[in-house]
Amino acid sequence: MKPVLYAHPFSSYCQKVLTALYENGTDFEYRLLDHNDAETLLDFETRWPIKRFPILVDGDRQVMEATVLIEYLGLHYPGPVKLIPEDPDKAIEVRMLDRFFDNYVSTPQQKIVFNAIRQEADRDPYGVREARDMLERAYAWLDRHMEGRVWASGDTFTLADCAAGPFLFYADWTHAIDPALTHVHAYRKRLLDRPSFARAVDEGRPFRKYFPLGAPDRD
Ligand SMILES: N[C@@H](CCC(=O)N[C@@H](CS)C(=O)NCC(=O)O)C(=O)O
Repeated sequence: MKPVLYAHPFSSYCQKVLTALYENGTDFEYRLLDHNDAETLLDFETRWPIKRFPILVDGDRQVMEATVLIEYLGLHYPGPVKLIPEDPDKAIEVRMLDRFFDNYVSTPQQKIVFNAIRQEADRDPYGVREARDMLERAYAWLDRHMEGRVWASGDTFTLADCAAGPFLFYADWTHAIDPALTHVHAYRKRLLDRPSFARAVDEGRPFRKYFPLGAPDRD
């Protein structure tokens, strides 16, 4: 029996989990959330009325939240790449950085994109300014953090890097990372060169025309 992933290839949170799956060559069934496939959408929305993806279904078990999917895969479908260190103390830093990328890079990035697809009257310029300010602070902190590092935590590729890949990818499209932040740019490039994340990016390529702010002609 294979775990079933309900996902879409252009979604950052799905790319986060796909990166983890590809790192370990984990076999899984891809259930594509396509707006033309009403049956799969209904199945997904019944399973998770919050309607945020991805989710993973493994027999009787259903797991939500991208980070937790990666935790679950590491426990039940372990592979050669340990995305969460076995040393619990090292794992704390990995989880902390995963939260950093989720809360302070992806959340403000999504806020700006969601705002752009609203009706004019429902837009929230103050919220967008706050989100841009948060991204500026997150980029600046990350630049100092990444100085002298290859990956976000420790010497190996971890859960935190699975998050960083898609979140920095779309964050830079949404609110450009200052060219002076060379450590962040080098890290983003390193992530794009990582075969697992590069594959996830390639699978999302056909959907770039749907990026609400307009996808730049790069990456
Ligand atoms: N907290 C969730 C967030 C997932 C999320 O925001 N997914 C986006 C796709 S990248 C989504 O479901 N968007 C659909 C919507 O907002 O209606 C996680 O960590 O998995």
